[in-house]
Amino acid sequence: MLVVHHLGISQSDRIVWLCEELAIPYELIRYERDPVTRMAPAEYRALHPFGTAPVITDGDVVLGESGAIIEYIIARYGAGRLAVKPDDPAFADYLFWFHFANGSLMPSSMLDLVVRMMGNVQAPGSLAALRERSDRAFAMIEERLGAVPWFAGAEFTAADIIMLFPLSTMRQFIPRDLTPFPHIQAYLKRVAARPAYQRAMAKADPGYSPPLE
Ligand SMILES: N[C@@H](CCC(=O)N[C@@H](CS)C(=O)NCC(=O)O)C(=O)O
Repeated sequence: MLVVHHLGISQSDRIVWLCEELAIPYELIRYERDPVTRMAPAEYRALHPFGTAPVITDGDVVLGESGAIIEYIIARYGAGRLAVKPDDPAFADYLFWFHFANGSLMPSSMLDLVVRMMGNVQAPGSLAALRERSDRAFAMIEERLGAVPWFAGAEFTAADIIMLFPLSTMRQFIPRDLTPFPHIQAYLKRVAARPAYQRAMAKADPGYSPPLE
C-alpha cells in the first residue's frame, strides 16, 4: 500500500494532490511540525535518512524528494498519466517546468528567505545577482502563463503539481505582491477550482488556506 507521509503545511501536499488527481488508493499519515523549531518532528526525521518532507513508503521502498516521488507514483500507479511522453510536442516544456520548480525556483526563494532572516542586509555583488533570480523567475512564469493555461501547455500535468508550492505557500514566508502578475493570478484561480486540489488540501491541511491570490 502506498503511504504518503505528510508534514503539515509543507511540500508534501504536492503528493497528496497528485494521488487525488490520479484517483489512486493511498494512505495518508499527517505529522505536525515541532511547535518550537517549526521543523519536522523526530518521527518524521526517522522515516528517511535526509528527513525532509515529502516521504512516501511503499512496501520496502522508502522514497524522498518531491520530483522522485512524483515520477515514481506516476510510473508505478498512474500508468504514465499527468506526465508527457517524449513524442509529444509538449515534452521539452514539461521537463523544463517540472525541473525548474525545485532546481531553480525553490533555491532562489530560499535564498530570498535567508537574506530576509538576516535582516535584509544590503546584498553585495554576487548575492544581489542571485537574489534577482526570483524576480526573473516570476517574470518568466507570468509570460508563460499568458501564453498557455498550464505549464506544459494545453494540458494540466505533474509540472503544475510541482510548480504550485513556490507560487502559493512559499509566498507566505516570502511575500510577493501578485498585482503585476495577472496571468499568475488567473492560473492560481484555475488550480483552486480543481476538485482534486480541493480534496487534497482538505485532507492534507484541514483549516489551512494556501495563498492563492
Ligand atoms: N527538495 C526537497 C525539499 C524538501 C524540504 O525542504 N521540505 C521541507 C518542507 S517544505 C521540510 O521537510 N522541512 C522541515 C525540516 O527540514 O525539518 C523536496 O522537494 O522533497
